[in-house]
Amino acid sequence: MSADPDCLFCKIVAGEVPAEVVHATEGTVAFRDINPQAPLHVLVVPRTHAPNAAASAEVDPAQFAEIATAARAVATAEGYDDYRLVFNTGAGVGQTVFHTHCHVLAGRPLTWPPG
Ligand code: DGP
Repeated sequence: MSADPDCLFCKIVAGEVPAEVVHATEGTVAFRDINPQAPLHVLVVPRTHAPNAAASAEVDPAQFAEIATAARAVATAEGYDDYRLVFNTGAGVGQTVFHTHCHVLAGRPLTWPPG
């Protein structure tokens, strides 16, 4: 499915819901998280709808790979060499929006293991 009319992030990709877009490529859009958890907290999403990372990797592997390079571009543009990428997959680990998204986090010490 290229877009889901009920999906929030499809609406952001389409420009139907406002967001602070910081980067866009042929296959991805990156915008600031509405509830930032670090000085840099951007979500990189594929333009093609899929509910999670594994599904995106199956549906469009090239577009899924583009997420990683877009994430690096976002971090670099904001002056960060070190950053964390997170794909929450499933409600049990905190996924709340079921359109694949990569959290790009940087700008403060991030502990491991995560909470
Ligand atoms: P997750 O919990 O991994 O599904 O992350 C979803 C993220 O999406 C969460 O950090 C908050 C963010 N978010 C939810 N609604 C909106 C919105 O309308 N605009 C933006 N920019 N971010 C949103």
